[in-house]
Amino acid sequence: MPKPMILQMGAYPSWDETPLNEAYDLRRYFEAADKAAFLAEHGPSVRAIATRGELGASREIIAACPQLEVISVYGVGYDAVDLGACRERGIRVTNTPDVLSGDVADFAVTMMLAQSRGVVAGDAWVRDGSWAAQGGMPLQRRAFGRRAGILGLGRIGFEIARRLTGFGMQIAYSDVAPKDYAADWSFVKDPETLAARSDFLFVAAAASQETQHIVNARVLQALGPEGMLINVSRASNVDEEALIAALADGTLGAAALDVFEGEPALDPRFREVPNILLQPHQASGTIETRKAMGELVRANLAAHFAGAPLVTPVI
Ligand code: 8YV
Repeated sequence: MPKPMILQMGAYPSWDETPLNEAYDLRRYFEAADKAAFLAEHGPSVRAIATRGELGASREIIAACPQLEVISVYGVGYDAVDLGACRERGIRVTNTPDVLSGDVADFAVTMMLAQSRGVVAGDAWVRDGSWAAQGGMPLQRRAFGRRAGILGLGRIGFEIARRLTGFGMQIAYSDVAPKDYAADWSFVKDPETLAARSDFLFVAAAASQETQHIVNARVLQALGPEGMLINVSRASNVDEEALIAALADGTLGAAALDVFEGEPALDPRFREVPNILLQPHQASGTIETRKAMGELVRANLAAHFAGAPLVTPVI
């Protein structure tokens, strides 16, 4: 029985590549010089796609694989997978929820603290001799005890809020509806009102058509010159043009971003605007979490090809 052919959209750590190569006939799309030719040659035999949250699988890729049965996402976010195309053909989709929530939440809090307390600037202040030459760094802003707003109180948003409770922060959140697991925190229907009553606005919502640019110019204005935006979800949740303008003219105090439109080729203006912390989409980037994500990707593929129930199905 030939091994099922899998189209691999992006690289995985070696601890995943090895078992995947043993179990499947992997075709590494991301390494192909001529991707159209590669797809034309191998697409007709592909039964599964193994991808990553930020890479997904487009309608064109899916259409090039007439025998496609399942797409396994290495990531919780599946916004880059064309679910409509999948539903039309009964193609299953899986992701890796829960296993990364803790690390992503840790990283969101880390970005808040690092930007509020000038950790990156402080490291530079020591390295470039400013401390010796000029003395202490300019004073920073406190984080504990202030007001936090969570846009999207799903698994990751919940873990962020749980951690911020430990900082004695006043916590409010916005989501499609109040959450029964969030009795201690205030529900605010609209993001603009949430921003107006927050010092720190965390964006943790699963990206979708409905959340496109949910953080717009009005929300950034409401967050204000003392406020900070922290995004660990998807860049599409934020209007980047409005964000760059708000940081440049001081309408918004600061931002800390782990995700960008067109990443890793982010808008070069982000390197020029003041009061911003830039991170390379590493919120889930720990060995522990990535191993757990890889195990789930492989478990879902194994379940599918064994005709068993999927472990973490999306559709
Ligand atoms: C990526 C993510 O999957 O979980 C998601 O949706 O965006 C990330 O965890 C990860 O960066 C691997 O590419």
